[in-house]
Parts: sequence; C-alpha cells; structure tokens
Amino acid sequence: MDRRLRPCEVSAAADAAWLVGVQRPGEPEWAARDTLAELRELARTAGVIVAGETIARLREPDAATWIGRGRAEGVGREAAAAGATLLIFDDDLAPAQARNLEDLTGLRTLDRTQLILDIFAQRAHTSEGRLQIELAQLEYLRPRLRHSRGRLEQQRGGIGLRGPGETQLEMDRRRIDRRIARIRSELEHVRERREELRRGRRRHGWALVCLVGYTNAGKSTLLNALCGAGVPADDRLFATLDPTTRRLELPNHQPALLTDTVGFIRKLPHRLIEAFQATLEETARADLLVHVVDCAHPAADRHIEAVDSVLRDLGAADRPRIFALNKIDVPGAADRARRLAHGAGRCVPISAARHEGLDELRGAIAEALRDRGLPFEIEVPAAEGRALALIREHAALQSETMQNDRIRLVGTIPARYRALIAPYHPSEPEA
Ligand SMILES: Nc1nc2c(ncn2[C@@H]2O[C@H](COP(=O)(O)OP(=O)(O)OP(=O)(O)O)[C@@H](O)[C@H]2O)c(=O)[nH]1
Ligand SMILES: [Mg+2]
Repeated sequence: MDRRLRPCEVSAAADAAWLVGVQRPGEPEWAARDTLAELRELARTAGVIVAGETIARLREPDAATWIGRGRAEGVGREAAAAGATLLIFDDDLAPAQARNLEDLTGLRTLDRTQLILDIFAQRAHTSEGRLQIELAQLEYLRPRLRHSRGRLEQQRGGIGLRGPGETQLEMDRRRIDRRIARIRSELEHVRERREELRRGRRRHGWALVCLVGYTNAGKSTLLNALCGAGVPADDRLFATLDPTTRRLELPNHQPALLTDTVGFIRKLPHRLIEAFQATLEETARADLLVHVVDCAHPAADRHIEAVDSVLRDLGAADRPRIFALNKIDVPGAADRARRLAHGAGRCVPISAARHEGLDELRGAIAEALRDRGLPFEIEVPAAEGRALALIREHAALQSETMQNDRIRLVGTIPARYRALIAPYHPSEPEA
C-alpha cells in the first residue's frame, strides 16, 4: 500500500536548520564555501534559521547516506546539540539516501531542490505560477512516496512541504498521477495562449526583449527603471516568479516589449525548468536577451556560467544577447564589470538603482534589434497594388489606414526589403 502524504500548512514557528555541503577531491575549499553561502541565502529566503553548517570532504559519495554513515551520525549529533530540527544538503539526495539520513540522525532531511521548490511555492501568485510549482513538487514527491515510512504525514507544517495548491489534501500515488496529468494539460493551454499572444505581438511589429540573469541580479529593478513598471524588487532570492511585460521606449521609436521573469541559480532543479516551461519559453522566443549581471557579487563570473547553462537547457543559447553589467555604483563593481566585459560581446555598465547607463543600454538594445526590422511610416497611393502587396507580404504592420486615395502604413520591415518602402519614405527609414 502506498503511503499517504499530507502536504502541510505553513508553520508559524521558523525551523532551525543545519546545512551540509561537500568538497570533492580537487575542488578548492572556497568553491565549496561559495555554494554553501548561497544555500544559506536560500534558507534565509525560505524563512529558516541557520544553526550551523558542515563541509564534508568527500572522495566518493556514499550510495546509502551520501556523506557516509559515521559522518552522518556526527553531523546529526552536532546539529541536534545546536537546536536544529532540520538538515539541508546542498546536493540532491536520492529518496533512499534522504530516508537513511533521517533514520540515522533523527532529523528531517531536505536537499537543495526541495528548498528551492519551497521558495517557489511561497512566491507563486498567479494561477500559472501555482500550477507550475505544484507540478514540480508533485513530480519531486512522487518517487519519494513509495519509500516514505509515514514521515511525511507526521510532519506538521514547515519547510519543504508547503504546497501552493491543495494544501490540506491527502494524496496517494494514483491521485498524484491524475493531478499531474490534469496540470500538464492545463499548462498546455497556457502555452498555447502565450504562443498566440506572441504571434499577435509579432504581427503588429513588436520586438520581444527578455531580461535574463541570476537571481537578485537586479532584473526587476531594471524593468522598473526602463519602463516605470512598479514590479516588486527585493533583496531576496527569487523575488520574481511570474513574468511581467511592459512597453519599452527606444531611441528609434521601434516598438518593443520588455519582459522580466524568473531568475536563475546554480543547480536550478531540472524538473523546475521543465515545469516552468510555459513561463521560461519567453526567453527562447525573444528577439533579444538582456543578460543582467550583478557586478557587486564576487561570484559574478560563475553566475554568468550558470545562466549560460540554463539558457542552453531552455534552447535559448542562440538568441542574440547583450550584457547589462549592473550595480556599478557599489565600490569595486565597476572594476569587476571591466574584467567581465573582456571578450563577452556587447556590454553596457549600468546602475539600475541609480538610473545610470540606461540611455546607453536603450541605444544598445535598439542597435541589436535593428537587424530584426526597420520601423517605417509611409503613405502609398492606393493604385499601386503590386507595391502594396509586396509590402504587406514582407512587413510586420502595426496599422493600415486609408486617407483619401493613399494608404498609410506603419510597421517594421527586414533591412533586406528596405527598397520596397524607400520610394514612399520622405527619407531613409529610421534605424
Ligand atoms: N546597489 C545597487 N543595488 C541594486 C541595483 N539594482 C538592483 N539592486 C538591488 O538588488 C536587489 C535585487 O534586485 P531585484 O531587481 O529584485 O533583482 P532580480 O534580478 O529581479 O531578482 P529575482 O527576481 O529574485 O530573480 C534589490 O535589493 C535591489 O535594490 C543597483 O544598480 N545597485
Ligand atoms: Mg525580480
């Protein structure tokens, strides 16, 4: 018989956790400390108090307990003595490893994926976001149900078990499977609606620009600075989950939309990327990606690598990209920005918070989009049917209005067809 699972209510009391990272052979200690520092930040974001941490030097992961039986018992004793009720591992644990660790230490055990899922569950506000996170959580929990010895149902509230959807439900595996199938089909509709929306925007000549970057890089702050969007920006990881799109004014008046979306992180759980396909697809379909980098962060270069890797997973690696090197107002950040800019393609140093470098960034965006299409406003005599037909075929038209015996057309056209509109333009089209 399958064990039953009861995703629980959020507990009012904060959990105290002990963090466990590993250092592999050949890996410098600072690298292990660096990812553990990020785990600490994730724990803080999830509302957990960190009681202490261990970095275990690991030659080979142990199949049963990840860090080895003796060490696991030692960590458990130390954690319990410090008042921790929870162990959080920086690496993904197999279901059996998590169970064995709980048995050995008597403490509830979570891994990085579960912690990130928990934060997403707290942050998801729209129905799309909630569906996506519920899907990711159910996919995560499903293989763990069979092995559970009732522990999950014994937990009353607390981190790692918060669900956005049917919080009070008792679920068995069959129900979970039905629910997963249902969510998948609902999300398919969401994707179709988004695709339809994108097609409509394209037809009307809007360029789609997407902000990407590591979590906390300043994407929402930049959207607000560029578009006056009023999106919450917060010194927490994953402040933004649901995409927001605003009109972006460019110096050449080319119609463009700017989208702010989920931030990325190292070891972003794969099932989360899959579950958030409907949201993240925006990046793979964008005409241009603006990669926002937090240059005040000592690990900025590793953040860039992590973003690259997620973009590859999303099939967005081939999208044209420019770098917005952010937070140069912070001491030392401008130097780091200069180093990062070396050989990185088109880079613009900015401070989104102080509105510095934004004109340069707008200029760089306009330039990068120029190849995509030239904006035009022309009047063509209604009698010139052949010319009109060709323009309609190749241009993305925003509007078409009849004025006496002339037709006024507004839109964008790929640069290679500029000859079609040149005769009707007072001068060269603005680019
Ligand atoms: N000093 C400084 N801080 C900034 C700048 N831009 C953003 N910040 C701060 O960085 C933190 C994160 O900013 P957000 O705009 O929320 O970052 P985000 O990339 O949207 O983060 P997520 O939505 O969590 O992925 C906030 O505390 C901002 O105030 C900047 O140019 N300079
Ligand atoms: Mg944000």
